[in-house]
Amino acid sequence: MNLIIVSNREPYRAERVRGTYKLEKTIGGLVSAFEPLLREKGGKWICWGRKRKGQPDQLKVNEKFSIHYVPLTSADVSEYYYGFSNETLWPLCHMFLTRTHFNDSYWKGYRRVNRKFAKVVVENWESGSKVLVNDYHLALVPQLLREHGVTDPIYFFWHIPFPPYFMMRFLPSRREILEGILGADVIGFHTQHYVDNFLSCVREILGAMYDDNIVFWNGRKIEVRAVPIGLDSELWKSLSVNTRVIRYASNLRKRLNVEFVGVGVDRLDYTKGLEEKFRGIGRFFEKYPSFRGKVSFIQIAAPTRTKLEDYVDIKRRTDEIVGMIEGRFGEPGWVPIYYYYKNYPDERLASLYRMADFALVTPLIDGLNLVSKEYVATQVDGDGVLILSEFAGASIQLRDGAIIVNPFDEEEIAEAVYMALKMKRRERRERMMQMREVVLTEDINWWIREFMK
Ligand code: GDG
Repeated sequence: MNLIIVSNREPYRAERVRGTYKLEKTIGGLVSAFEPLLREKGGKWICWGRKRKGQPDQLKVNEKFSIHYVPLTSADVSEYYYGFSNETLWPLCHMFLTRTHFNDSYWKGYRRVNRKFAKVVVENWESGSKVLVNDYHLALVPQLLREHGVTDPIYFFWHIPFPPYFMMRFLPSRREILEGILGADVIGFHTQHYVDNFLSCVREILGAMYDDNIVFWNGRKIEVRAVPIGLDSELWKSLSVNTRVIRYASNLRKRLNVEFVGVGVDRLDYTKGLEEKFRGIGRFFEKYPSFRGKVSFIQIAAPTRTKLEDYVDIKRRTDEIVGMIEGRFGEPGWVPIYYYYKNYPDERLASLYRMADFALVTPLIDGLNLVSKEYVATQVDGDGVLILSEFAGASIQLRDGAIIVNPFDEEEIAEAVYMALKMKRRERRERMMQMREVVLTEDINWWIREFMK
């Protein structure tokens, strides 16, 4: 299959070192899912990319896989990316109405950049290609491609929650967004719940008819599917048996010198619920003082969208609450929460996942959440407990194995940590086995088969 992936995010940061480009994988769910696939199977990736001066418009990763950049101006970046994508659609879709900015210049920038993306796709498209357009940054691209005569199936996947009608109706450009998406032949979401939201939006806002998961629009039939994205499970399995990963994990475990270790990995985004998670951990140490000195929690908080005020604010609040917990419960020789505001390579994440007794994944709302699946995939010994938010899309697939919590309820988080630490080995293994079955079977190859069939 000749696959063209279209996304805002570049799969790599390219840095020129002695005449060639050193490629470093970027952080985020979409890249984690598709980068290994294209590296192995080949294809084209069309993205914005923070192109460095003098960098060509295309980069070859290997013989089969090339990257094609869409040139954007600084006005484009601030209006389309920081503005409409991340200050309008992102908060609206995650139900943060009070953080949602409605601004006409953001919308104009978004339309302009979606046209730029469509142009580069058309230049790279040839008959027989399958085009997969990704996410809320590029909702207008499917319809623009259709207008440019792209005839082969156009797939569109929306990686974040799709809001219910009562939220979507606040958006002044709601019609254009829905019409743009309906340019695709197949539209995907992580859960049936988001599919239902999308269907009720097209009915209420556009007056479109649908039957089951098929929308009838402009004389076309468009299929809407719920297919939760999967991991490159082979990659995570192999990382977790890599000798460097194991050595690092066991050395770190010794150095931590506690009975139990928990782990969390999130972009530092207000949707990921870090503040609430830390409150839950604080409550746990308050309620169960006998565990002080025996449990440490490691949190990776990867910097993201650092230019936006909301993200500066969440960073400040998270720093503060970690400081409060350290100050209140910490003792010389014991740290309750190790908190790192930086990026780590996948290998390091695999070590952290492997050595942790439990993972605390508690987004306030999340399209799916790949970290929960990565934790499960790396538990090759079949042990470990996953505590997962009921508002992460992944909770539908993992609900039989994970301890499911309401992330807004610090009491429930504290109880879940206690339950994880007290859980008998047999129950831990049974739950983990159930989750591994899902994560390893419904992986990225399964997703491609199911979504792009
Ligand atoms: C969006 C949706 C949906 C994080 N820190 C580091 C690092 N990461 C990697 C994780 C994981 C990915 O980033 C994050 O994926 P999530 O799924 O948790 O969340 P989003 O970035 O918000 O992704 C989400 C996803 O798209 C896919 O559809 O699940 O709901 O919001 O893979 O491991 N990776 C490395 N270093 C870090 O410091 N190497």
